[in-house]
Amino acid sequence: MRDHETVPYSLAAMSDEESVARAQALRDRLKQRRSCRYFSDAPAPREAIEAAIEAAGTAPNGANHQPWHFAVVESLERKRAIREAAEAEERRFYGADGDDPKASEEWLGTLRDLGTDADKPFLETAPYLIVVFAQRKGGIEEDGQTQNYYVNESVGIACGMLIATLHEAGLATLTHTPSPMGFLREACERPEWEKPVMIVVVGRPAIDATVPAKATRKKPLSQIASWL
Ligand code: IYR
Repeated sequence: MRDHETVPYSLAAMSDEESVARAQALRDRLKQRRSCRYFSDAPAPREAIEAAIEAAGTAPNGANHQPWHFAVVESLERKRAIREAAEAEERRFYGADGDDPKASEEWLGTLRDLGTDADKPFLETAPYLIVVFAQRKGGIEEDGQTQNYYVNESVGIACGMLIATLHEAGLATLTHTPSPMGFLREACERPEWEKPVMIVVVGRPAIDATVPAKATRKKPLSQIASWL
């Protein structure tokens, strides 16, 4: 079983009381997180972004190949180019280009409660866009050759840890997924074996930011968990 190289593993001892208190405290902080669509252009510290990406880089993942890349876009020129390409896709999605929308009537109806549309000014206003890429191939060497495993699951967990850490740092985030988003590969100068997964928009909320009331209604524990 253990005929591979190992290092010891342990966690600091903790009483049940402290375990519960710490879990509840983090839950209460994470409960404050919202997807923010109104950003100010106020800067955010680069070191906080770096730390959040390092946190994301610790996510559990297939065979520890760490199949992700985080392209941090901060230049106004590049943010503007991403905004323009994303809005072109979104106009097709919402039918704002005069053609039939790509989205179904049902989908557009659901989005009405969120108030989203094809305009994405936050892609330019927010100080950072973290474009998350999944490495379909590449393994440890990042050579585009070796097989990776559980790529979607790994990158999904990493994104969760990224967003949680950014929230803990007092920064607002939005996960944005224009579709299709292949244009992000070129915009971020990434290789063809990487697949863009999402843009995490990061910054400070605008002074008059709001969130949809619908987004604040979370299912209770009794609905999302079962004990067997
Ligand atoms: N990508 C589009 C549409 C969109 C879809 C869902 I599901 C959302 O929760 C929010 C938006 C947009 O960004 O407008």
